[in-house]
Amino acid sequence: MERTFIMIKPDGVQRGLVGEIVGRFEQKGFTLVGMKLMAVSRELAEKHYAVHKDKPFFAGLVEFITSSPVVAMVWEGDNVVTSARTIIGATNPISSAPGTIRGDFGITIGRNLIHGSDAIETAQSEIALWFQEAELASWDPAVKGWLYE
Ligand code: IDP
Ligand code: MG
Repeated sequence: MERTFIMIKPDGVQRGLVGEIVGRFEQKGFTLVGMKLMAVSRELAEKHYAVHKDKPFFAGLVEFITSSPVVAMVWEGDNVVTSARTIIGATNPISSAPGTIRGDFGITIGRNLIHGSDAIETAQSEIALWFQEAELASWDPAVKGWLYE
């Protein structure tokens, strides 16, 4: 079963949107297999966003992600990587559709509430970066037969 890494950024936690955001993935039918509230070290933030290290917004992004706790999660389900990106919405909330997390709750690109892995390989490396194997629980939701044919 496919897995993806999702992180509620400091603005989502500070604004009291953790329950709302977790609920959207639950309601879709995805399975939560790992979750922790944590302060992010500069080292972890820099590794997570390494692909953006030469961008002008990199320093501010690392500053933001380390400024207040985040909620790191792993979600599981068919096509969860792509589907989570759809639920999250476009990077810039100006262009995120209503009904998406960023479209419903965000205004600016630097405070867009949530991260989701952009591909299966990225998801695998991000899950390994943020979680130990023992922090993830594999379980079969009782409703599985009502979610998948
Ligand atoms: P994504 O989060 O939708 O995958 P990326 O392009 O990978 O978007 O950028 C990572 C994060 O960097 C964004 O979610 C956003 O928080 C931040 N970011 C991207 N572009 C800008 C920018 O132009 N200004 C400020 N922050 C940005
Ligand atoms: Mg990205």
